[in-house]
Amino acid sequence: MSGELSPIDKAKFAAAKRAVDYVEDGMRVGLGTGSTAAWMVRCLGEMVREDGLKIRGVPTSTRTAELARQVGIEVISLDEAKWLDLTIDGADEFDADLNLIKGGGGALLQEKIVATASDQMIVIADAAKEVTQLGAFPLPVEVIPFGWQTTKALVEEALVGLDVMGRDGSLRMNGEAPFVTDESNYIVDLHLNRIKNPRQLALVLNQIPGVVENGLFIDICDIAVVGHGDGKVEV
Ligand code: ABF
Repeated sequence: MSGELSPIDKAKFAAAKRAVDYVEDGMRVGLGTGSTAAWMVRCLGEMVREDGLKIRGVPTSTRTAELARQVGIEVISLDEAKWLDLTIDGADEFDADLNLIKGGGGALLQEKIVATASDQMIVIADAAKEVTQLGAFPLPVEVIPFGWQTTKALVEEALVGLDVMGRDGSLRMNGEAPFVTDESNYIVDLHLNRIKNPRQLALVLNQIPGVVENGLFIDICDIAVVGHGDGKVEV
């Protein structure tokens, strides 16, 4: 499957390939979103088709649901699964405490719900995603469209008291129109540069009216599987 891949794709594939070793027969598996997670879904599909692996997958986005069905994975809803044995998903950044920034792909809400409703969460990432301090990647915050500019202003105001380097937010666009999530919400990306206290920031953000969820995953991830451009993997 891996063929002649670029170093970054080799890294993503290697992490995905190693992570599926944690998947066992009969598991209900949360299926992440993004290009690294897509490799994982393809690997699981191969195991279903060729090794007879029996799993039920709960996707974290419509695009992951489509890919999972394409590769032969039985897709069920989170309501049907009720709880998951394992979720495997990508990330935009992760630190030494396995705190994550996620949502670059716009699926953070379903990703966080699914990851939280799992006995174990594994993040798969290329080595470039590892950081000493979160924040260089703009932090996605999902907001309802109603009064989004007011919500954005309230968020920026709330940041004043917190130890972050930047405070500006920008509405994520899809061409000329706002990007719309699977739940028909908008995303404001916060350009914070450095987040001294991600746990505190995650709590503050979700208190603000209009904010649905934020892309900080605190105390959710259990294992990081990190791929390198030479195909090597660290767990
Ligand atoms: C998804 O994986 C998103 O939360 C995150 O933005 C993305 C990372 O994408 P990629 O694997 O393509 O780098 O879970």
